[in-house]
Amino acid sequence: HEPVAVRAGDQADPALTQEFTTAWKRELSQRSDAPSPDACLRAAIVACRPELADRWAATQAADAKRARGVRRVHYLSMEFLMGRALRNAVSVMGLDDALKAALESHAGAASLGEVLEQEPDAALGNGGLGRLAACFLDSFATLELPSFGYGLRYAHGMFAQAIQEGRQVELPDEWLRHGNPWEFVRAELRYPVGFGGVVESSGGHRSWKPAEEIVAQACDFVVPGHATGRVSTLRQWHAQPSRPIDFAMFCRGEHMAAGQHYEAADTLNWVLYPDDSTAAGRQLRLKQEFFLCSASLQDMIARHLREHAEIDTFGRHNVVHLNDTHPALAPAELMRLLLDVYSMGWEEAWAVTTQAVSYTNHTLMPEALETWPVRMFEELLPRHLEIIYEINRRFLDEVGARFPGDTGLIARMSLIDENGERRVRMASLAIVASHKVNGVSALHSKLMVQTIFADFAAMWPQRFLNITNGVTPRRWLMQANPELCELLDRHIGTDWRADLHGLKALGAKAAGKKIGQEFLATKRANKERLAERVRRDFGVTISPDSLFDVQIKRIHEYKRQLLNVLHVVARYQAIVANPGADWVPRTVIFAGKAASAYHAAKLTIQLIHDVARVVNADPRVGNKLKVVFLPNYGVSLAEVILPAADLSEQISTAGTEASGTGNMKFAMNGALTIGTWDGANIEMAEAMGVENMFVFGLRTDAVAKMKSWGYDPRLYAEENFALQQVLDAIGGGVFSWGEPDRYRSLVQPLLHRDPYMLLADFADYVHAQEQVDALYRDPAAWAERALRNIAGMGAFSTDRTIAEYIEHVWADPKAR
Ligand code: DL6
Repeated sequence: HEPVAVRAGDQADPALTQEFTTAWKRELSQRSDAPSPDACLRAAIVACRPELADRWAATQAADAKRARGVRRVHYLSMEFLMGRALRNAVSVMGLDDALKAALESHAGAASLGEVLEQEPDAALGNGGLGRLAACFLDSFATLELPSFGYGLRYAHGMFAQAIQEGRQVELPDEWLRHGNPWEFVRAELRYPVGFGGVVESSGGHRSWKPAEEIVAQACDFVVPGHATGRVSTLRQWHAQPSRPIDFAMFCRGEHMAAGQHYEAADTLNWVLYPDDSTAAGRQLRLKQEFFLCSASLQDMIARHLREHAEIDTFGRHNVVHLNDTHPALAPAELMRLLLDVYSMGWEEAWAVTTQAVSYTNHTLMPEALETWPVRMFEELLPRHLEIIYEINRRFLDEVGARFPGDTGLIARMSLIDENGERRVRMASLAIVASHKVNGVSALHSKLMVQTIFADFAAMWPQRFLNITNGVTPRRWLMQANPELCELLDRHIGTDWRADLHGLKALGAKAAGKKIGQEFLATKRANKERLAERVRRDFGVTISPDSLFDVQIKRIHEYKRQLLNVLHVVARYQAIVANPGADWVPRTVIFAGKAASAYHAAKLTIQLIHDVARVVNADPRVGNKLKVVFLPNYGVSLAEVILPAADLSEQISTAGTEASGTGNMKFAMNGALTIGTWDGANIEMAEAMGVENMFVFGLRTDAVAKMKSWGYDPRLYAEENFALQQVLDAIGGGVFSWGEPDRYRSLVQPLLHRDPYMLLADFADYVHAQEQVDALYRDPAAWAERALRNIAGMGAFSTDRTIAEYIEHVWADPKAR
């Protein structure tokens, strides 16, 4: 495509600065609450919009003229965990100083820091998968990839986490309370999405007559690229009623009934992943997933027809990428549109679909592999069910021809699970319809083809590949940790900013005394900043003199926050037994949300609070150990925590964490990792030198062997007195006075089944923690290791990840 003829980013431009400052002042002068921090924030966003809009228009114009063979990537994801946008936007457009100056020139205006903090996080995601999608948008723009992200515009994100008496309470996240000044509403882009109804036949042609229609209205969120004038677009769908209120009914006084369908449409907009522990929650989620797929495909087809006039070439010019199985209805909907609306024959439609579609798997957890009852399809998506049956029939014929007589195989590979209530297997549908399927770290991709997708991999080995995740170094290093970046610039120059592989140059300098001291000084400053934030926002005092030991991520049994707690309690007991010993002071920091219906995860949060209450108040412990849980974890909180971390906890049971991306952010910010041989930890260790990581625990093959031999966790407790004491204390109510049984349901399963093998890994984990203490006592050695970690992180930029997707996944399979 042609380069975009707009001002290139990341550097101050006098004309742009002038426009920005004028727009900022005009907007502020029109606000009754000027110059409150919120008014300043809005004025800054409004002042950014015209330039973003210009870049958006220029990008679209260039993409429409792109060279033949350059495909536009459409990244379908139910989650985009964007976080805040202002700091990134002003940094990209070289407007940092202009904004600072504008604020300073306005008497009584808030400080830059205050203004940036006013911005609510766009938290439209759960965790790693959603944050990865947000990093991808940054790299799409930066790498100048013609692309669209497609998602939903949830009014309340997932939920806001409050802690009451140590327990998680879920509240609606009101990030849109004051509207969203970033958003460009595309009033002209509205598509009907149907649900329910019947399928009719006429002259051999099937057509769907939905019972209900909801309109998808496009709202664009523009993400500017770095060192380029291009942007990428996150197009979010907002559900709206397809007809006005019933006027006659309203006049009869039946006010609510007259607008019932408004409510029905709006429920699709409310929250990400409505709790699927109820049938209504499950149905709403399926509706949301289809809504995303249908609106996005209609939009893609409309754009394709504007550019290419004929539908047959859709697959040649477009990639439809499924971010996990949540958008796996997309191939069924694409088939319906091609067959029923564009009157294509089956073979041709299927060829177009498989040419366009590719799929990333993000988890091996069997419970996370989506399946939907056939009954729900019959009710909501009857035509799609027919199409899925036909895809399945043809596919199983192929399986039967390849592996004759293997009925077990047919049952396992069928898109329909016939055990118990019949269900559609969404991952199987995604695989069958995709020309490429990738995992997200080397280990995960290997296990994916050896375990959950083994049958499919045997049939189509070439279809499966690995693309290891990354993170955008712009947000997670340059913007989150400017002091460290200045240090890097001083010692290795600035090339690493454009190509993160440049960090490698730091390896040769890592042992230097001066650079080590400078590193420790920046770390110290970041720890002070975090300590101040924790004091201000949560009223908790933590000391920057202590080692900041951090585990921040979704709370899940496989991520083993509980193993971390077992170590904390063991350390607490050891300190109490020997308070005079030379302890390395530690602050153990947790943050993360638990799914609202996930009892064990919520109980773990409560346990962390109970342990913190006891440990932090024990005069025998003093500063030697502190435990804190920071509520409402999200992108902007992570941006303050990561630069301050000394130790990164990546302690999932080997084989369970698909990749992790937090692990990469920590290491990039100079935290050392204590971690298992799991997910991307492995590739990180290989890149930085395994001796620079604290690796512990069973590896995947050992986990599998022990499980097959009959793992008995009690043996580990019996032979480890410290472990026994820890379990007795937690299970016996030492941390839950007045309710001694509170944690029985966490501890008992550890002794009986321990599916995530905490007890098997405990001793080695404690041993690794002792090595952490030993190294921390030697600041120069610690700094050298931290610098070697940073030096090894060159490959973990999403720029590398996206370049690999472009080459190995998104290239036209027919042009290969
Ligand atoms: O690939 C992004 C991210 C990985 O880094 C994490 O290891 C993995 O747990 C996460 N997976 C999910 C699964 N959700 N679903 N389905 O969030 O993906």
